[in-house]
Parts: sequence; C-alpha cells; structure tokens
Amino acid sequence: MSAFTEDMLKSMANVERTRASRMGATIERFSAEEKEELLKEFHPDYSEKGFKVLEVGPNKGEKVPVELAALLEGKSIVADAKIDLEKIDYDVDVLIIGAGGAGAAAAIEAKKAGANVMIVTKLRMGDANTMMAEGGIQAADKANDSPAQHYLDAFGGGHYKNIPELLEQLVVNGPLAIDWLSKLGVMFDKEADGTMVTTHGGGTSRKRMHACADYSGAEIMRVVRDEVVNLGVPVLEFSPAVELLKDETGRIAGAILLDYDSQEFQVVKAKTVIMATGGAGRLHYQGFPTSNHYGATADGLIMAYRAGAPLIYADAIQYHPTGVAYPAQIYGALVTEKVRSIGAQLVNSDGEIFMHPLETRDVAAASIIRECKARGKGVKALDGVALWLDTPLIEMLHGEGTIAKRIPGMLRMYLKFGIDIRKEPILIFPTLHYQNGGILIDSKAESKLPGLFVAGEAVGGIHGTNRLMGNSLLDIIVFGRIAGTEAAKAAKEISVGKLNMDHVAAFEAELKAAGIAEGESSPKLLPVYTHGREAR
Ligand code: MEZ
Repeated sequence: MSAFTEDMLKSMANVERTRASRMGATIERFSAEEKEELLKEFHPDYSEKGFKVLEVGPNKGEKVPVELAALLEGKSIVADAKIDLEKIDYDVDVLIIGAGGAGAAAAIEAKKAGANVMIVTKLRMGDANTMMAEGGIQAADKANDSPAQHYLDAFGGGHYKNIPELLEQLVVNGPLAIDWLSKLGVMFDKEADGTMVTTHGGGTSRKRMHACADYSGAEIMRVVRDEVVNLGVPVLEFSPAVELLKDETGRIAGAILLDYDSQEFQVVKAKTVIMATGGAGRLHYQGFPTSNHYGATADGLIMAYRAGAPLIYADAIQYHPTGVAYPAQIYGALVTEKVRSIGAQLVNSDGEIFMHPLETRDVAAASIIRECKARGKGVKALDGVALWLDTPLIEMLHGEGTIAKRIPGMLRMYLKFGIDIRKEPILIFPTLHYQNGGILIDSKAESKLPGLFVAGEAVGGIHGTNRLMGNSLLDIIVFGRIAGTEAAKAAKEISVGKLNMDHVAAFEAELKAAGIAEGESSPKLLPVYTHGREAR
C-alpha cells in the first residue's frame, strides 16, 4: 500500500509522465526584476502582519518578527529574583554560552590560547543546529575558485547587504577552516585520489560545497565535541544563561545561569563572554514549521539586546525552500538543498518545472509559495499545500546507488515512513530554517558591548539578508575560532570589578515608560507544544 493519498498519487502520475522530457532540460533563471517582484509579493519577510516595530532598546523603531519582539520586549526571568552577585559560583577567564559548533570552535581556540574556559548550555553538548546541518560547508579551495569568487556569490545572494569586513573574514578563512576540520578528523567526502568531492549550492558560481554525505553538521560536531573533551574544557549542561552581567566600567563581566535541576540561579564571573546560542526557528515565525533544533529560541539575542547590543537585519528570516510537507511524522524537517544540487527538480501538481532548482533560498521559497498559493498548482498535503521534489531523477542522471551514497540520511528518513525516494518524488514546502540577522559584531567577533563576543547563528551581518547554503557551517568555524582567540586575548588585559545587573532594571524602566505591559517571560529557553495542556 502506498504511503501517499489517492489525490497525491494522481498528481504524482503527472510528475512521472513529464520526467523523461524534463531530464537535461535547460531551465532559465529568474531575472533580477522577476526576483524582486517575487520576493515582495510572496516572501514571508514582506508580510506586514508578521512584524512589529520595536519600541525600546538599541533597535527602537525597527521591525522584527512579532514573536521575537514579544521576547525582546518581554520580562526578564530574573526581574523578581533576589540574586546575591557577591556569591560567585564560577570564576573564569572566558565564558562560552552555547555548545554547538560555534561554541565548541571558540572553546578550542580560547583554551589553546591559555585561557581558563567554561562552556554552559541549556541542553547538552552538541544539542544545536550544527548537528542538524546536512548539505555541506562552502570553501573556495579548488583550482578554479577563489575567496574573491566566493565573496561575490555570497554578496549577491545577500542582496549586497553583507558587512564587507565580516564577509571577507568568512571567505578568506574558508580554506583554512576545511584544513583545520580535516586535521581534527572530519571525514569529508573524497574521490578515489583523495581530492574533495564538491558540489554547487543555490547561488554558487563554482562547486565549493564540501560535505560528509548528508550529515555534514553531525560529523563536524562529532569531531569538535571530541576536541573540547580532549582539551578538558568543562561543560555545564542543562544550565541556560538567562541574563548577562556587567561590572562598574560597563563591560560585560559574566552571566546568570538557571540550574534546571535545582531551579536556582548561579553567578558566573568572566573576563569575557562569547555568545554562541544559535538561532530562533523554534519561535515558529508566522506559524511556519521549522528544521531547527529544539533549543533554537533566540536566547542570545534577547540577553544581548537587553544589555544594550544592537542587532542587525533581525527582520531577515530564511525559509528553507524544501521542508518536509508530508508525511506528518517529519513535518517541517529539512530536505537538504544537496538533493537539488545533485539533480532533483522542483515540479508542480501538473508535472511542470516552474523554476531553476538552484535559485537562492529566498527566491526559491517565494517561488514555491507563489506556485501553491497564487497559481493553484500545489498538491494538498496534511493541512496545507505542497510541491513535488522529483528525487528519482537523481539516479536517472547519475546512476543507481547515487542516492544511497550521496544522501543516505534522506533515504533512511523517508524509508521509515514507507516512501522510497529512489522511486517516488517527495512533497515539500518552505520551513523556517535560519535567522540571517543577529547581534552586530566587528571583524574580531566583538559586539558593540565591550567584553561580549558573538559567534554562529546569533551573529548578524555576515550573510546580508539572505545566506547561501553551506556558509553557516563555515561561519560557525571561522567566527567561532576568531571569537575564541580574541576573547582569550582580551581576557589577559582585564580584571573584573563589582558585578551588577543594573541594565536589567533600566530596560524594565524603559518598557514601563513606553507603556509596554508586563510581557512574556524571556528568554524563552524552550518551546511549548502542549497547547495549553500541562504535561503530567
Ligand atoms: O547551510 C545550510 O543551511 C544547509 C547546508 C542546508 C541544507 O540544505 O543542507
């Protein structure tokens, strides 16, 4: 019995009927004007309803997703708590908040630079979006490529809004990052002669995507986590940071943690702090499902904003074009862009191609939404509509066994639910994947707040307003390493004064003065899926 409904099977017959004629077809890319129009009409970032203008804080007057605004202008978890800041629970040189790829890379470099480092995380080491990254990591290390070419691709994809110094750091350090990861033990896909296998991603002019099958992030996390353990860096798990601390000079000087076990607050004094808390997919902007890890609730943005750090492009959200739309058990999960980069085509309910499979992500997502919502060419799937991703084409193009070899994770994920992607196309729709914006940093990864460094998805500006595939696994390594090195260096020059949380009270007073009613408790820490029902 098929896992698909009868209506789906009827539409699937159209996909099968047109498959041979689509093979090898030349597909035009959208013009610049067409892209602009598509984005304005169909990309969720242009929905007025989805955003709110901030009334307080460093980005007052700018719009951000309503769900994020509620937290940025929410009530601090520690607002009513009595915390003795003289009672120091941990005293370190460098405090790293977050235990994904960026936090781990930062810890490795800070430790090697001689700092006394500690990682704290709200879940466990490696519970992060890094672990969920599939398709690969970009780096211009092939003879026909260069960091300059990589820069141009990312700059165009980012709508020319990337901060030039940050993008330069990213692309120049790309080949070094691959080398660093390889030497630590990451098993990148290689040809028989040892050269790296590289593929295209959306918006790339060269094949520079290095991958470990379709579990690239998990493989990278495996290796950097091992190195953190080997170096003896302490990791405090189930202990989320909930607020930053300053000293009387105004420098960032530590953080308050919430110990999940005891529900007590703990005080960490630190000469420098690295924020590596990741993304925000679990805030489910505009009701979208997400490909993100359970802990992606924008905590770093909230803590940094309340302490006075400006954000940049916080209104630029990435919806990955191909999230699972069916079956329900994996709704919203990522179908890696690699599936398209090795030959699968996006096809509508009539079996027609409607776009080049490797447009940049914002354009691809908008085009899929248009096909479904405005042109009526979607397929009914669960409570929504979806389009086909024609995966059997991959083996017709590259031969039997390609799917098992290049995207084994995808194959296994769907087989569990009775769908063989070698033989049947799959149903997809955009899923909330990435925050393009975040905390503003300089090329040394330091925010506008002295003593606060940032790395990974919590950073804004590297990718402009639309990141290209594979530049996120790269940025966590490049900026994680820079943050670790620079935070350790800065820590050598600093002695921390008396700790305070005055900024929390000051922010509260600003909210009151702006007439903002006592809001949601923030940071959120974990998403709630009980829909009003308490867990028993
Ligand atoms: O960089 C990403 O977001 C990525 C590699 C995702 C994917 O499609 O695999």
